[in-house]
Amino acid sequence: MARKVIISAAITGAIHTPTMSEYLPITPKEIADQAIDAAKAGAASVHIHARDPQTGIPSADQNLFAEIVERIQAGTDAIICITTGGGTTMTIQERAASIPRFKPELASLNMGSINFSLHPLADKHSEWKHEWEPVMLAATKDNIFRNTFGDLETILGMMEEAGTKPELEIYDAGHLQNAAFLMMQGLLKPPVYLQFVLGILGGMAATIDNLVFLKNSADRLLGPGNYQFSGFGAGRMEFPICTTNVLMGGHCRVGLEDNLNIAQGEKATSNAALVEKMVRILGEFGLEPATPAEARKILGTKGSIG
Ligand code: KMH
Ligand code: ZN
Repeated sequence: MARKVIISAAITGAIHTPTMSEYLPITPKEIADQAIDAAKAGAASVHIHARDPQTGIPSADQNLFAEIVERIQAGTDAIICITTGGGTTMTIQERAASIPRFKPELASLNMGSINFSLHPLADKHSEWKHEWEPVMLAATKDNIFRNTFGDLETILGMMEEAGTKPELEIYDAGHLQNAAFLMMQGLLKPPVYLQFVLGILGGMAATIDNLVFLKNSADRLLGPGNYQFSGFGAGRMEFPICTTNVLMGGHCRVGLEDNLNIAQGEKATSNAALVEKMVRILGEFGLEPATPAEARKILGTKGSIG
């Protein structure tokens, strides 16, 4: 029987801005509709951020998250993975507020503080739809994406209370060391779910070498059998990293949060289009996308939100 691979679809994120692609979903309805279509195309999990519906600025407004969650639940039983990474200007409290409010079955947890810079993107356009776009992008030159051990403990405590499984975002090798430490302390319970995030300026580059190194490091630091692993590369390395990761026995993440193009120089018209491409790639290797029920079994999540 074909191995089942969890495809996560990261629908809108907080990196890309409206000028970069007209297909980037902004309003709760657009975000939910694209999440539902991505699930129909084969995504077992949808990763959610919110944006201000008028301006597209990444938002921590829990009422926007509520509308997104309700709409998604009405259209699919896919796992909803809510961000706790939020956007570059948000506090830890704002970023974690969805956990007690929605008690999601899965939520991201960023495993260490890093420089997280988007400033080179501020030079990519000479005209912008909104004034805030180049300002926010340029300001990230001095951004520290804060995820101290204190922050991790706080969010993990909230997750424990909510029955939320953390999806551990691993941008650097030290983040696996942090995961091993928290596992040793009993704050993370195996099997953990890793998401290798490659290609963010401030983290490890999106190379096959780095991906293989992270996988081998996870075996050494966490122990084979103590983790499931997904992965992706930002931008044009999305599919090469996803493909290599699934061939190493893992899962994958695609979506407009991380990559706006379906092929070189060709914009992806939806998240579903990126998921469809990933499903085609899996098929070429005799692999199949996991259903939400199969993904819940693989990850051991509690079941739908609430
Ligand atoms: N935007 C990605 C680089 C999160 O939302 O917690 C990583 C991410 C973080 O998805
Ligand atoms: Zn995210």
